Amino acid sequence: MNRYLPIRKVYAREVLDSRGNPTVETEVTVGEGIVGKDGYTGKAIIPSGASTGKYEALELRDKDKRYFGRGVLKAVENINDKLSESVLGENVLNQRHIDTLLKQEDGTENKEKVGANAILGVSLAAADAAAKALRVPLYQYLGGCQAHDMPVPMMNILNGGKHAENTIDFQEFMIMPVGACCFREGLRMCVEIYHKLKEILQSEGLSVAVGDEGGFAPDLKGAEEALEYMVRAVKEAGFLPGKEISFALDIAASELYENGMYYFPGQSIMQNKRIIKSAEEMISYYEELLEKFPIVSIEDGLCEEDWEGWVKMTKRLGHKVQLVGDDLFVTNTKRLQKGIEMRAGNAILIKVNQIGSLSEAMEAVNMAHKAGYAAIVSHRSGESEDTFIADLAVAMGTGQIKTGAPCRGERTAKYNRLLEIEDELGQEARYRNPFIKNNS
Ligand code: 2PG
Ligand code: MG
Repeated sequence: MNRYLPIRKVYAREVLDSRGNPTVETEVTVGEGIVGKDGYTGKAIIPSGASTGKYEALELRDKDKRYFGRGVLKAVENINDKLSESVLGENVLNQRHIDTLLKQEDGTENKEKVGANAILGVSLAAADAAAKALRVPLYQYLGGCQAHDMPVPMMNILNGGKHAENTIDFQEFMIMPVGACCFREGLRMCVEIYHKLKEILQSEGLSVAVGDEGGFAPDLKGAEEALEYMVRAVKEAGFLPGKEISFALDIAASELYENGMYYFPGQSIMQNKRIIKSAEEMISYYEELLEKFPIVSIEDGLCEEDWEGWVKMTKRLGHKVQLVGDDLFVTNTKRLQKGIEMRAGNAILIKVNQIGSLSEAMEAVNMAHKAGYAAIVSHRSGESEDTFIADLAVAMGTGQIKTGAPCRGERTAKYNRLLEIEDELGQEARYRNPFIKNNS
């Protein structure tokens, strides 16, 4: 007979995220016995984006006087009344069914009635409670015995765009320790490069203030200069660019899109002329950058509406670089299916709150993998101490995770959880360069 672990209690409260904005924390208590006696409580805190995709599920905000409209008391109330009622007594081990009930309670395509932040809170906290009740680590509960792939970090070290107040137009410049032997060593390499970069920037009188994801945010002339600093930091830290360390970019191009063109506000200020590019010119620009720098991944290289541009970009660059759809796919299987059919991009960024339930996010990873697309589990620019995504990356064997700089507690929390998982997996942990196929 199937084990029955009923949900006994669902409770939410308003807490704060890493940007000092309110967000939803949810607790789900399960157990065969009486609540508080032999129950197990799972928890989840919901992240929040700044450069959000237009097609993301709806994050419900109060839009009243409190917190300048950013309060989440409506979402909290929706959990404590509606959502809690719809899952009380349900078997927490049936995650898909719980997610279906939560979605049914909302009834809309983009979860706008009760809020994706409310639904996701219950969804993630239920999974956490189930793992606790079964006394297995979360990654094992979600991924079973196949969960042993440690992700390569896509570590943000320079911030621009909407995540910082500087003149860099691309949103994220990241390093990937593809040549490391294990996660722990990869993390060490990245951290040493991060500190070396700080030293270099300081020595040149540049700002080492950090952006939302912990990367430095100096005023630089543009992407080339940022990438040059990165090459220098990698070398001076004693590593080989392109061999041990590769680069990844998140352009967040939807933020640059204006009337069918891509406008570079920071570069325009620094060069004292209006810099604007067409989709074709953007692709050629990436081609140039790929020639000069060891870039292995470009995220949101074009706008979320520009499917045609994406198809062209994939034709021209898809064989030599990972092209990641973040705002383009928004962790949504319908948009991903369209992308797969059109051959737009070759990878998807997975952000649980873009779609609003755990089952749907997992489905998106599975769909991507089946189609030969890579999947990268990702944080949001507004985060918390919640480490769910670290376990999710290992559970789904995505082999890559994007979770910020090695600075700011909400980012290091995920890295520290991954260190713990690798330790726990011991010799069964596997760490591979995701850009070399079939390297077991
Ligand atoms: C992104 C993310 C995370 P945000 O664009 O990939 O780095 O940013 O959460 O602001 O959408
Ligand atoms: Mg992005």
